[in-house]
Amino acid sequence: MRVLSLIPPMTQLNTPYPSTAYLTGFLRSRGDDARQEDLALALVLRLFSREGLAALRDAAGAQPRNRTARVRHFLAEYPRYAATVDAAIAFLQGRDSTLAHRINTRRFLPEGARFDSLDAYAAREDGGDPLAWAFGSLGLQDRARHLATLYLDDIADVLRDAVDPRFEFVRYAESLAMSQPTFEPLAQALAAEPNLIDATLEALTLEALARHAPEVVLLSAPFPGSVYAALRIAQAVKRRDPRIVTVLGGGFVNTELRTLSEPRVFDYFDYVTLDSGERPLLALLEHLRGDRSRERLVRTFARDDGKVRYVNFPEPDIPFDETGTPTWDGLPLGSYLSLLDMLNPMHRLWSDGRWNKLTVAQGCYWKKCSFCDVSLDYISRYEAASAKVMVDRIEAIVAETGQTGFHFVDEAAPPKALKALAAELQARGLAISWWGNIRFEKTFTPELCRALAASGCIAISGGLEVASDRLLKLMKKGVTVDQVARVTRAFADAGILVHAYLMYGFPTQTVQDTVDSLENVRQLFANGCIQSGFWHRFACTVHSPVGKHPQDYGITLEPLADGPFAKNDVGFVDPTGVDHDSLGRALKTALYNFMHGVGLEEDVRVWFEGQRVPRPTVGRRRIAQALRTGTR
Ligand code: B12
Repeated sequence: MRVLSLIPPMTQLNTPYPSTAYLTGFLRSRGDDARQEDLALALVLRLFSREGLAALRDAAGAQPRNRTARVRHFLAEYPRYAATVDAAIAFLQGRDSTLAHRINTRRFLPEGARFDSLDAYAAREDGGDPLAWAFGSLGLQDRARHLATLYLDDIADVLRDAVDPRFEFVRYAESLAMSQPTFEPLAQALAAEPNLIDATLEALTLEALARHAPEVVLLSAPFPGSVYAALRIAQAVKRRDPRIVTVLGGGFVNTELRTLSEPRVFDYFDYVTLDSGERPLLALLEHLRGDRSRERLVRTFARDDGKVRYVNFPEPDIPFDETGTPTWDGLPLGSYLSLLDMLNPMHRLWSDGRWNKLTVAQGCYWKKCSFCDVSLDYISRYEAASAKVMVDRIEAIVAETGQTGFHFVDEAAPPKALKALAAELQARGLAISWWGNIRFEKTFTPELCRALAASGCIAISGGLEVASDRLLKLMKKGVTVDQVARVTRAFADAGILVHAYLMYGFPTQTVQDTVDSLENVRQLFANGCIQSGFWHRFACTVHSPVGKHPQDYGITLEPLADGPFAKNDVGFVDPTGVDHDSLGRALKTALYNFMHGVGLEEDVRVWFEGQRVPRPTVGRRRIAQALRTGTR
């Protein structure tokens, strides 16, 4: 059976999201004719081309009223945009590096409002060049990459203003799907007249069907921001040929659609499957070949007589060792865009460079954090592959793609497995670079950090969450602030960049906790333990321990709207009553400055402009002391 797996818009542009690579590799290992395409990249390449900009000009020109300043600027400068867009894209794809000189003159690319952000650096200006401090005098390529990224951002703003406000480079129409109890918002959007983006996506879908003539089309929706486009693609497939079987799966489905009962979803998809796709797909393909009854499908929703039915014939999942090697064959690896929006060296890893994505293990070995969806299969079912299998996969992927960068996409890569992996990489003399997410646990000794660095580890991220021992304990994170300081410093000392995931608004978190947490974060930066971070506002999900046992965390849940579609976030009341939104703004400003090395010695209360916050209860040398204790 010919199976085509598709990545719907949007996920990311520098490298393919790995689900289709996994599924295609697995199906091929079982002898199926499996193909794949990335329609997220394809959509952006078509819209951001000379031809695409002409269509954007027509769409914008057709609405003479209420044009925004950004649209007016684009229309006025259109000939320059049309003349430069293909060259800028080729440059961002790494196909035309010499263009950097021209881009850096600042006279080649037209500049819209996004370039105003450069003024923020002007304060640190050196000799009249606002970017000099960030890139130095030698960072020719990076500097041009940043300018070309701002140029694309300007065009994306025009696309949003003139065509579709739901468009972003890493998510599309996210709010239509995210925690939406009913299908109604999506149904209405799908019934609307196609706009330029919808029409382009439809054309790309039909071209892919013509190229591959699939009998089955798999749509992977990892995030809420890829659901609307997955439905639009399925709509186009069904319009072209209703006999083509369409299947939906992926992280969004695994998280939010576990109690799906909306029949209208099956106007687009014949089947929707949960959790790891390998076993359900084998069962489904057998069924479609006539070798298995519908009653024996695995973790699969289907519509029978107008009603949604969940069939789950109990069969074990394919062991992680036997899922096959992901393949990137069929994806245009030379066409991905290396964007540079954040100047922080760790932040850029998310948008810059073509990383092969691989999981070291299935699930999470810790699976206790009370904010996390630990009840779901992708966390709770833990299974590691042997180092030998992992490095075989790595070798095969390097041979296939010619690229040696790896992003390990585990929730938290297990230290034991990483240690074995590093030893195997060293033993085989394989030169790769890798980064991924871990827990800052004490198993990561300075020796282990050095061994990981020697095997190619360039960066790691991990959750520090609320940097408060009381809250870390309540979260069951299994680490303390002092320990995080020592572990992160060990990574940093080994030459590995460290990124911390930070959280605010956890149940019972007080203003004092927030100020103390920021003070700890300040000291971690000042002591060279972490180089970057990101604050997330805590969200309570129905699958997490907090959502399942709110009383243990001192909160009450708001009633969850009972609907047939998505379920995930649930509102809650925290009697502490803190206004986390306004504190969050201060946290983000502080962090942004810390990442650029600014304000590291200042009292953290300065970031809470206009708000009265208590002084930190954390000693100003707390992290330095923790590091000294560790050394002793
Ligand atoms: C690594 C990761 C990230 C990384 C990298 C993301 C990227 N673009 O590659 C970072 C940190 C950047 C990230 C960001 C975000 N993430 Co994230 N991320 C993950 C994580 C840990 C692993 C993803 C992965 O690569 N897995 C490996 C692949 C192979 O697995 P998979 O996609 O699940 O595919 C398997 C099955 O799902 C299934 N399958 C997949 N597609 C299909 C299709 C069909 C037809 C079938 C039958 C089966 C099938 O088979 C595959 C093989 O078994 C997952 C959680 C998890 N453990 O899966 C969360 C997860 C996907 N992320 C999530 C979210 C919400 C986000 C953000 C939106 C967060 C935010 N608010 O910004 C952003 C979006 C970023 C973006 N646009 O790229 C959620 C999505 C849940 C939901 N509510 O929809 C998850 C599930 C975690 C969670 N519970 O919160 N993420």
